Amino acid sequence: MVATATPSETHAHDIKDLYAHFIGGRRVLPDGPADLVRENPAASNQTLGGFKSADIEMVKATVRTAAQAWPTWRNTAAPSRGKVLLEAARLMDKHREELARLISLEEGKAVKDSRAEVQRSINITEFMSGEGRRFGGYTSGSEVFSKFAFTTRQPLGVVACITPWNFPLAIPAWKIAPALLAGNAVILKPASSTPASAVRLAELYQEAGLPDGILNVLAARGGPAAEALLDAEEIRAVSLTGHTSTGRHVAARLAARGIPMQGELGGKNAAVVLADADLDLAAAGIVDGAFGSTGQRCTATSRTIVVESVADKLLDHVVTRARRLVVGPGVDETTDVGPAVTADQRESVLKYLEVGQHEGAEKVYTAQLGDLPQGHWLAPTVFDRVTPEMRVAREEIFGPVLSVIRVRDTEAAFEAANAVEYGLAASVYTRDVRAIFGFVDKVDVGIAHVNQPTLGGEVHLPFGGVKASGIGPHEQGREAIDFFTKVKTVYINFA
Ligand code: UN1
Repeated sequence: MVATATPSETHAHDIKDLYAHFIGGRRVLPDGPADLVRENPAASNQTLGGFKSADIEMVKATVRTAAQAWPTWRNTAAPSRGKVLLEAARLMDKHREELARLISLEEGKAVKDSRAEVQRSINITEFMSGEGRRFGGYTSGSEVFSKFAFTTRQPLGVVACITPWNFPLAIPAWKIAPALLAGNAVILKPASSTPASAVRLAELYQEAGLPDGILNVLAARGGPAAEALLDAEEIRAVSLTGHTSTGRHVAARLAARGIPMQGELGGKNAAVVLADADLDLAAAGIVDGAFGSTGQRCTATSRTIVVESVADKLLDHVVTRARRLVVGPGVDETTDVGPAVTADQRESVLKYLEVGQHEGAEKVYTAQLGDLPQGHWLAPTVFDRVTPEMRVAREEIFGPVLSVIRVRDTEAAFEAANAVEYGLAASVYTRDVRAIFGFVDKVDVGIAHVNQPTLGGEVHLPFGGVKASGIGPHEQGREAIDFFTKVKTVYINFA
């Protein structure tokens, strides 16, 4: 194993240097041939970098490193831990353009989306830093006069955060901020296709004063090394964002050892458009929701459920707006829709286009791609007259594909919105206050939006789904700390 220079000695701005693990406060490159080789999604004949993935031994050694480092951080007062987060947020702010470029290069998304992702990473880190001064429990009266009762919160120990490729900076940022603030040591396992942003984030934390070994980044594909992480005795909790099937598999494995999991999983989010909606506003939100970030977002608008009487008009607005989108390399300022992250991801979306046509959905729009370098390009596509039983109405596609489902009335629209196994986000477009509150009451999701896209959320509020979209407590908001702490209830008899 070769340890490279610590981040204070070299400020890595070259992406290839970030293809490494980050263990015990430094970048680490194991000996041996590179098996994690990353191609540029917008120019697939170029390589961004490569290195050898972690093996079982390396995973075990890293978990031990974190466990040995943990007591120093556990015994650091919560407000002081918060200060490290605040400094990390300041450093992200200072390096915001570098980070945005890095995200666009390795993930492929349009740089304006990457800038929003960096902003979100700053926001969550800054928000959580303030929780350092609020960290603790509550006091309570007792059944007995001469007793005093209170609760206190304590960190768990070493926790694992397993993150996907589609938000290579923000999802790591919003998992590790509460984990670290709560006083845990973290093993972050980013997606093997996008480790560089995670490594850069860890370096910024290090520069902000986080002790060595408290935040470690290990890249490995699924399989024995990933399983070794789940099985490591020192790991006390796992927060994972990924496919529902992965989440359930991991949850079952952890349950056997009694280890809790927080799972932020798939989605099949609907934008519901009622007869009185502002159709231009709805179309703007739908196009942004369906095609922004190339649809590679668990909150993407994958379905539009529209009341028949306004369906044709809405589609006109949607297609007019979709035509203006520029598909191109993420790093270009003019790009709206970048490539798919990998060749496999592109293939999977292309299959769904075939499935939709085969099932009888009507393809009413497919973007014409211009003169582009060889890359994983996908054309934004709209299917009309999709029916609820079709696979394109039920399954998560994770690409720039919108399925339009026409319904009779408001009631049928709400019913269709809930007629999928997922329950992450949904939105409704209407001006009718009864319909708004009816929707909020009935829609079975973790995040409901009114007159705005199905996307995103604000970091000081909980984020997560129900049904097949989530397992365990939600991320973000003040509640995020609950998952990463244990509560102790204390009774003091002073009679
Ligand atoms: C967003 O909607 O902006 O994997 C964030 C995902 C989600 C995060 C979405 N966990 O896409």
